[in-house]
Amino acid sequence: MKLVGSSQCPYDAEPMVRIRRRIARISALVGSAVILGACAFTGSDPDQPLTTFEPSGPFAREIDDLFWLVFWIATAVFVLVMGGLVVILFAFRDRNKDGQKEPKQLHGNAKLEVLWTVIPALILAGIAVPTVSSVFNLTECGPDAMEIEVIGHQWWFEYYYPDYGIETANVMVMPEDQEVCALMTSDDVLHNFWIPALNGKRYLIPGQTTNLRLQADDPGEYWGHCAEFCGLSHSLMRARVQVVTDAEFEAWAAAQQEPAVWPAEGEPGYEGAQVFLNKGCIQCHTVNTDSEDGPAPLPREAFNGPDLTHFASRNTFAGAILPEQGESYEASLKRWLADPPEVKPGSFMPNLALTEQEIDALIVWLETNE
Ligand code: HEC
Ligand SMILES: [Cu+2]
Repeated sequence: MKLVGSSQCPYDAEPMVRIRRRIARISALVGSAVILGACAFTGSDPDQPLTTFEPSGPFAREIDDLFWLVFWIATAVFVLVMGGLVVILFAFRDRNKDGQKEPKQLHGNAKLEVLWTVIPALILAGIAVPTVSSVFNLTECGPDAMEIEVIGHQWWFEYYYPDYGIETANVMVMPEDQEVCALMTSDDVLHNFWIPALNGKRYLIPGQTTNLRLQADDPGEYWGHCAEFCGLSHSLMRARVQVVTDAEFEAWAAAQQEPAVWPAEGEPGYEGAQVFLNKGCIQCHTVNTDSEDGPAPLPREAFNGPDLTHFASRNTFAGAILPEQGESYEASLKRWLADPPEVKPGSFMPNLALTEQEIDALIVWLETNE
């Protein structure tokens, strides 16, 4: 009887060809993934503000150092194990010679079993020492750290400076070479504060306070993102840290402590300020002003949107997503005020059906509010 597997059978060759093609395709895929993966190492690319390979302060550097230590240990293990495997495959391959002896079998060799259990255990124990000490060091704030409270909201970060009484949102301003102790919590669901150039990720948990140490060597803008899925617009919840010199920080803090100027009738921004008072905005927003005509202060713990005092001193808004690249501040503000949930699905700022005139007036007022 003829067997299906005989060489005459046309179905025999085909699977082999297909398998070879598949192997070629998979190799090409893996190869390009490896090559493209290397692009992630081009660190300083401004299109990759969330790279972890450009640490800009001592805490991010501690993580980076630990990463490279573990990486090189893992590389050495990989090379030794794979190299050993290749050597053994070649040295003991079946040479198809008569009289070739079967190599010595090692199965169940107690000495070897102990050796290759103990060595990895020692390596892991060795790596655990710097890992565990870093885990604690990255979150246990030093005695001279400046405290900034970070409160997560769906979908924006609020910042409060207890020593200065400053309330702000979206942009955390801090001095260079100064440790900041972020005291973090959440107003609603789990969030996670992550500024890759300054430290790792840490949860914001409702009803609890978590700490994270932040410090930057140099002035600059450092981008971050909420790193825990927190609802519909999680992907639009970004964070920005603006690092400035000591003198700039003191000037910034002094300006933020000033109450907002409330425009009187006939002054620029007056119409917008009236829209702000009369269109329901003050249910969720406040501006801190000493004018009796301004809004009553909202308690911090009440549900509210970002504090709009000195709104125009911030270079980004709406969870640090606006203005988008290439878009003007006015254009994006117009888009936001016209229909917030259109810009940010699920936004807790509703579409208030403002007229174009009201929006233009609001923009004038918001922009005077530096
Ligand atoms: C029901 C509450 C609510 C009302 C009413 C409301 N807002 Fe908002 N507003 C929010 C919330 C919440 C955000 C933050 C949204 C986000 O980034 O996800 C926000 C964001 C903003 C921002 C961006 C601020 C920043 O720093 O990110 C501006 C400007 C703003 N609102 C203006 C207004 C104006 C003007 C009105 C009235 C016409 C108004 N809002 C009414 C809740 C409200
Ligand atoms: Cu979040």
